[in-house]
Amino acid sequence: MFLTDDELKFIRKEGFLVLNQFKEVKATLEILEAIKHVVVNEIQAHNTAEFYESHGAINFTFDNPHIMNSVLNDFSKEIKITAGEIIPSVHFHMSLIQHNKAGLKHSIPWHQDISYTVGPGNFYNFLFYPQNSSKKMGGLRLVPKSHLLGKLSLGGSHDELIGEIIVYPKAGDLIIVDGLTFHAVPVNNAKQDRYSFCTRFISSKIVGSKALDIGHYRTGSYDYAKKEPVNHV
Ligand SMILES: O=C(O)CCC(=O)C(=O)O
Repeated sequence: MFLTDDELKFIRKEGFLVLNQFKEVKATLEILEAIKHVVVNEIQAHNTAEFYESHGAINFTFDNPHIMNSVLNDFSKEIKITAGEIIPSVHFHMSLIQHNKAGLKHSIPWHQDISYTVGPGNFYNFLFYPQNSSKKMGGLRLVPKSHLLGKLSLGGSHDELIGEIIVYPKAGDLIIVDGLTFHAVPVNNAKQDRYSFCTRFISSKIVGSKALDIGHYRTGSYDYAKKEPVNHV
C-alpha cells in the first residue's frame, strides 16, 4: 500500500487517516478468525483492576498477540511497509487486540497512547477493524488535530470533547492514529463482540524511551510498565 502525498499531508495535519478496504474480505475474515483464536485461547488482560477502575476503562486488552499467531504476525509485518512511508526511521513497537465484549458494557476512555513529551509524528497506531462497526457496537471517537495540543485535559472519561468526530469503520478498514491524538471507544451495546487489532510503530528517536510507558487519561496519567499512576507528567 502506497500512501499518496495528500494522505501523508492529511495524517500529519489531522493526526489520523482512514484507509477504507485496506484488506479484502477473505483476508479480513482470516484476521478476524486469528483474533478470535487468540482471545479464546489466551486470556491475557494487560492492566490491573485498579487501572480499569480509575480510568473508566473496561475492556480486555491482549499484548503482542502477533507472537503467538502467524496470521497476525504476517499482517503486522505487512503494515510496516505502510508505516515506513509515514515514519522515515520506522521501528516496530508492539501489537494489541482490544476486545470489547458484548453484554459487559465494555468501552475505552479518552486517552493518548504515550507521553505528550515525545511530540507528534513519532508514534502511530495502525488500527485494523475486522468487522463492520455500528452506533450500537461503537465507532472510534477522535479529535482531529489534537496531536498538536499537548496533554489531554483532565475531566470525564467519556465526556464530549470540543471538535470530536466519530468514525464507524467497516470490515477491512485501517485507521492510522498518531499516538497523541485524543481517541476513545463508546460502550459496546451490540449483541456482538467488538475487536480491533492494532500494530504500533515508532520513530528511532523514541526507541527505548520511558515516554512509551506512559498513557494520558482524563483521570490522570498511568505508567504501564510499573502499573501505577504517575503524578509528575
Ligand atoms: O479499538 C479501537 O477502536 C481503539 C483502540 C485504541 O484506542 C488503542 O488501541 O489505543
